[in-house]
Amino acid sequence: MDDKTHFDTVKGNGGETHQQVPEKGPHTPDGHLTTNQGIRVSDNQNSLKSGARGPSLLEDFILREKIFHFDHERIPERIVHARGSGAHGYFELTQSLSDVTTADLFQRVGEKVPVFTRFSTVAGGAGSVDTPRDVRGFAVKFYTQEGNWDLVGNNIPVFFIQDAIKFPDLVHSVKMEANSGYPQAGSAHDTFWDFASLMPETTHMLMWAMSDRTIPRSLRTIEGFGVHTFRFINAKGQSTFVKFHWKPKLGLQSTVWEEALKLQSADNDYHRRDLYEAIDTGNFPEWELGVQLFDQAFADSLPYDVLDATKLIPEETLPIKIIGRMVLDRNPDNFFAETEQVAYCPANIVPGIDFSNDPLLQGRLFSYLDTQKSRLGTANFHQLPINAPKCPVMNFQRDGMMQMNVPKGRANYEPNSLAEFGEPGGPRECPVTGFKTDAGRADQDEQGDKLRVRAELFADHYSQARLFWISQTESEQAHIASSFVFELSKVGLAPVRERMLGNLRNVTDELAKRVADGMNMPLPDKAKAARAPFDLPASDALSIQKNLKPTLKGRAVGILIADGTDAALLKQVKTSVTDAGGKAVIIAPKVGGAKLSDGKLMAADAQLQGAPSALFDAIFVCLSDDGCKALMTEGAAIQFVMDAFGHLKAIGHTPQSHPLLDKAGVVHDDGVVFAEHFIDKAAQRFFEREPNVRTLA
Ligand code: HDE
Repeated sequence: MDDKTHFDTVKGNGGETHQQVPEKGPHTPDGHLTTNQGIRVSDNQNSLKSGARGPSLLEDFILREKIFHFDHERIPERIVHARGSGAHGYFELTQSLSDVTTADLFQRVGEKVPVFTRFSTVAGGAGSVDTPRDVRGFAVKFYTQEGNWDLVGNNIPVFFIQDAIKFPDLVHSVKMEANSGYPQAGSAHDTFWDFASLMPETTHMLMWAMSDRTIPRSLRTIEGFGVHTFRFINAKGQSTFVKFHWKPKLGLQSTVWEEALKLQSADNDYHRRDLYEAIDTGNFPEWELGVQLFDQAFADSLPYDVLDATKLIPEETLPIKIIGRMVLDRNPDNFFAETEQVAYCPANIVPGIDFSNDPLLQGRLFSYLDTQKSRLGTANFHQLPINAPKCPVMNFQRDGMMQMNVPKGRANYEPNSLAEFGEPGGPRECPVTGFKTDAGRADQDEQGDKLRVRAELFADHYSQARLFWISQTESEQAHIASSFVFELSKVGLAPVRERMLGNLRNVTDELAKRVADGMNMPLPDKAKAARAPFDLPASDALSIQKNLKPTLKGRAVGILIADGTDAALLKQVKTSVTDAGGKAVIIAPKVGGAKLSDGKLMAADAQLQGAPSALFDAIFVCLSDDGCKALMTEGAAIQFVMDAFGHLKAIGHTPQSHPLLDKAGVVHDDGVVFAEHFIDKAAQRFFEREPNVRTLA
């Protein structure tokens, strides 16, 4: 009875037993349970009653406190980006930027700064799914020695709108419709496309949103972008424009649309789990931080405006300089305290970094601080551990709800002369090292009459949408056209579809025609363009498929076994997957496992019914004659193979598994192989297979 679990019983007044409570052993408690006032609780199972069957008593402060706190556990979710997953890590500088910025984190190569990064979807609520077609937020809080810098970006380098004043309209249109409360987490509905079709400035971002960028395979395989143009300021006070880019070490990787849909039913938390498990098992996700640096003369030479968030600067026009890396190496201890309560704000910048006049960015500078007050309930949210800077914070801001600090002395104003009388006088401003706003370019473009206008080049809504289109592979173009067809087919208002087609004609007639054909609609007249679009040279960097990394690192292979599976072959496949850096997941009809050819029971990592192949990057069907025969009437096994084929994944198999593959409609193409060729293929997708498995626009 010493160290083994020993169960005592908790007795009711009548002596009847109700629960089993471990007294000693692995589940021994760490201490005594108390109320929030520190009073030890003697019974956490029964509320106070007047007699065993009598009414509960109001006097029970333990019950009341517990229920009271529970009732208030939830806080308002974020108005956008409500569903997210976060992790701790660090940023390490690999190339000094001391010539262009005084920002402390960009000075000394090899130095690390702690970060907390949160990825999110945009439209869905906090409890929605992980894999809808949606933009992903990519927000990084750098806890620098000079204060917090938040780089609050997305996985797409441009945005839907140019001016902050349109943001509430954009968000209202894409969120669930106001009367019905649906659809959740998706843009495929009337109001979004109504708004988008009336706002041609959304066109470039729509191209990205309809591409595979919005259905990533993993949060570890997305790029991140600061989107806006920012400024660096150096020691001489000179300003350099900068755009920020995060490049995933694992390369870009996306799903195909049907796979994304199936992931939703297979695992609502697919991306959250993937990130958490990768970190938990020591496969720390990593990104390189790159910058595009340019001056005013370069900005003036471009045929688009660098203050317009619907435009990017192609890497081929201005190369990205890699200056550091971010590694996420620690999961949050508590989801609410950290991931939910983290409060990002693009206005959090450090000396050496400054804003540009991008009108979208300028609006964001107000919004984020403001929204935290309504979300976290108090102006003191910056004191929460996840938000608190890791450098000294000293000022005369005082009091407010949930004040955690206990300032000493009388000095709560500045200037004061209390120090002259031997009392603490508090901090003073620092003209030398303190944050100084860059004056910007003082010409008439930036200083002038008060006008509700936009700069001239902002009126070009189509040239970069066209650039995106011509930069994609054929397969990616087909995905874009098909996503437009899918989304617009969900729009009940036919004139909206038509209006959208009119806009797309300004991008390219080829795309507009394919979308129109996909809906069986005639091609309407071209929408009137506010400014005539022009051609830009294609940019390979904008394509995912042109930038895939053929690696198994960080990817999962599902190995289907059943009774009779060849033990030696299974071992060989498993080892080759793990040797290549992948994760081998054994799937069997029963979770307890299957009896292999050597007579031993091999435990499964997952049961077939609960582990559809959408969860894996490639599959290996490792069946014997008998095993295959047994699975020929198992729908989940047939679907497992059929989906892997349909999702363009490699399928490794034993010769004995042929009948199952045939039943699943597998055609033996380049991606369907025996064990000896499997590992090379497993790191790839077979896009050329796609026209044989589905109709694309
Ligand atoms: Fe945001 N955005 N946004 N946004 N945004 C929020 O702040 C807003 C925009 C982005 O993981 C909100 O704390 C306005 C662009 C991310 O906690 C809110 C405008 C980009 C996150 C808000 C924009 C973003 C947010 C909601 C137009 C990419 C999640 C909750 C002027 C560069 C951060 C919150 C996290 C969150 C406002 C446009 C990225 C309401 C007004 C452009 C990644 O303040």
